Amino acid sequence: MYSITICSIELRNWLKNYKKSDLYSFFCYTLIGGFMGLFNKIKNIFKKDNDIENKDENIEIKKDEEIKEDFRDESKEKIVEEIKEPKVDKDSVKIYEKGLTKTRENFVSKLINLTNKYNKITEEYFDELEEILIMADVGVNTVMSFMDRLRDRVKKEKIEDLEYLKEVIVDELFIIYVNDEIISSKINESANPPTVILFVGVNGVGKTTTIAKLASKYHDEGKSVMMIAGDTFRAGATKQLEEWANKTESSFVGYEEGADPAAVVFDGLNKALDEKSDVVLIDTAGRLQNKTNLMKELEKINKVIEKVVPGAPHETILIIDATTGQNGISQAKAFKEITNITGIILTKLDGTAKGGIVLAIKEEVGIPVKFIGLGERKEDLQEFDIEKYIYGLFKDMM
Ligand SMILES: Nc1nc2c(ncn2[C@@H]2O[C@H](COP(=O)(O)OP(=O)(O)O)[C@@H](O)[C@H]2O)c(=O)[nH]1
Ligand SMILES: [Mg+2]
Repeated sequence: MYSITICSIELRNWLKNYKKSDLYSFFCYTLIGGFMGLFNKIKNIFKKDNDIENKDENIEIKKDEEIKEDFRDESKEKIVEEIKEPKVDKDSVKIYEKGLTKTRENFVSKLINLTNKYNKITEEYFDELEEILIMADVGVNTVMSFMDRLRDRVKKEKIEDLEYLKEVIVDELFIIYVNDEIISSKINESANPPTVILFVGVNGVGKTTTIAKLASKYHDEGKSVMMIAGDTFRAGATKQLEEWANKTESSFVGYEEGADPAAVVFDGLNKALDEKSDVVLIDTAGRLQNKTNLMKELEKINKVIEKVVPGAPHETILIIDATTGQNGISQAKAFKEITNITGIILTKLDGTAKGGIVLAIKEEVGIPVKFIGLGERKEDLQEFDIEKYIYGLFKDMM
């Protein structure tokens, strides 16, 4: 892919020297744009490309030269932005790689051992593979349908080569996630601000810190953020959110412990309207132990939100701690019964060797994962991208 990018840049240069017409610029812009799109295609990520690092360095140097020499007038700035983009992407891929280290070391090393152990594809091979996937928290149902598909494919394509089978495994895991659907990891932002996002999830999963990371992301994008401390149950929760509001330069509404969360939300949303906030992030207490109470509390909060900002909340995000494994899946199922969850943020993927949970959630809960937490820094909260995830997981195998 990188070589294709370089080629497109070279071609553009050549054309530019040849004839400096707007038509050529447009043609090159489209060409580069098209190739950038291709970059995202999974097949390119799985290119047998072990010296990706070196190629990245080369492309950096090329880019700088390009920028210095060629892009002087304003109309070309757009193209510069396009070319700069992979750098951002590269950082993000690195965060995925680092955050998924534990899972990769565990999962991929087992897969490589398995390939080395057998010299042909047998039932024992399939049984061991099944166990590896279950141990990685991919989830029993997901594993079962995956194994069926894999067996079918081995039969149909008469696959005998174990090395090739590894590639087929990666491919099938990707297919299981995508499953012919267009999956959007984008947060649904309202055309008429504020965009209201409600956060739910049990205690300790990372709701408050995720709100802080998102606030910081929106702040960097130049958006104004309001934080509402709807977790009035846990001692210190309001104070903790207030501190994050200060650090991220967000507005804040929060009352004392024990206050009615719906009342806090009501005041917070009205203040957000007054201040013309772009985004409102609402923290809540997730006492799943008492499902009926939690359901009533969330119903009440939702009614208030809808009344103050018709059409809101635009997202109800469930936060799940990836280190809790199958328990996290049970939480997702329980919350789904209680309220209308529109997306999941999976935190602490860096802290588990069982990162297969991402695949299980999609299959077993049916709610898209919008962001994943790959560490404690704000940039470690990454928009979920199945291609980067699969790459982060299998890069040692490619
Ligand atoms: N390693 C790691 N820690 C995280 C991540 N997200 C949250 N945490 C930590 O999880 C702990 C609990 O987070 P908190 O936001 O207070 O959870 P809450 O009770 O759901 O609001 C804190 O120590 C966070 O720093 C993550 O993606 N990776
Ligand atoms: Mg909290």
